[in-house]
Amino acid sequence: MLDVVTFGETMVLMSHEISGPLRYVNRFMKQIGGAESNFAIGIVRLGHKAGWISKLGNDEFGKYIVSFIRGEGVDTSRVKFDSEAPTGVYFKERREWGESKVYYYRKGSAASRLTPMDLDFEYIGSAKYLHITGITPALSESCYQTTKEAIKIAKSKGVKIILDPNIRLKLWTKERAREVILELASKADIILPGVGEGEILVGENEPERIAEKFLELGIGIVVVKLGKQGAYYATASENKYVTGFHVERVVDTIGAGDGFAAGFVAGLLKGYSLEKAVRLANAVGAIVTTVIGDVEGLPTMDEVLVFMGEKDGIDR
Ligand code: KDG
Repeated sequence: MLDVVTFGETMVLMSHEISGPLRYVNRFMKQIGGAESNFAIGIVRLGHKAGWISKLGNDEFGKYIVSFIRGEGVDTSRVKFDSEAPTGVYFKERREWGESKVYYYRKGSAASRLTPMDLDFEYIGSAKYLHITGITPALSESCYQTTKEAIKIAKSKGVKIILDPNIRLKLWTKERAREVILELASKADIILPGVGEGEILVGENEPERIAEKFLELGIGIVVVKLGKQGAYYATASENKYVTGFHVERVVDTIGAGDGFAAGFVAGLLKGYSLEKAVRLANAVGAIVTTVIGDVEGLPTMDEVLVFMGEKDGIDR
């Protein structure tokens, strides 16, 4: 039985070897990135079972991605290959003075051709949680329909739904993102917005106000991510700010939100209190920022316990 099922696009990530505008970068490292598979890998590293549903091009990059994700212990038995469309690719650009930028080459990709027919009812129904992001419905109309169908399946089987808005304005407008994500949010049990996402979705920029608005929509648990400050969580009966962790050197923040989501859900799967699960999420998110790559920094449970000072580590 799976703890978590997720679905969405994973791309080959071409990671810069040096910072600065990409036109001057001559060498790239081949890695992978996809919010949903980042999350699934995070869940597995923290000791739980995850399945990832997707479509990849029947090409070298598709083969690379599925071997990588399978190699991490995620169940990829429901991944399909499409001979008519390529695997998506994206490039990261690092500026020392600001956030990394990304450039997508994913329009018409195999994953953008996911349809509700690619969903296995029993497979989703066998999990405890269904994880969805706002990236998948932004990819195409059929991906939007697939997301709604997955939610319908989860609801009919009593599978809890976690929604990570992951708003990517390179994929759609703010207005469309708001409309669709609020529609999906009204069916979710847990939502994990960042403050900027809260502003787009519910027009508030205070964590407490953002949480209130989502609670009013009927979502049971709201966790507002506050970056290095930590996070604020709220339910109908409790709420709290949970302080984040400091790391010496942040080298890549992309993927930290997926690590946060994995930490939080892993905490719930372990039966932690909400506060303890958010603390674990903060720690996982912080660790991810210390490594270049979207998944390479995701820690194991032992590593994260050492990082939080809850276990002694033996290095040599
Ligand atoms: O959350 C990290 C993701 O944004 C990254 O891995 C790539 O899925 C990706 C996307 O659509 O940007």
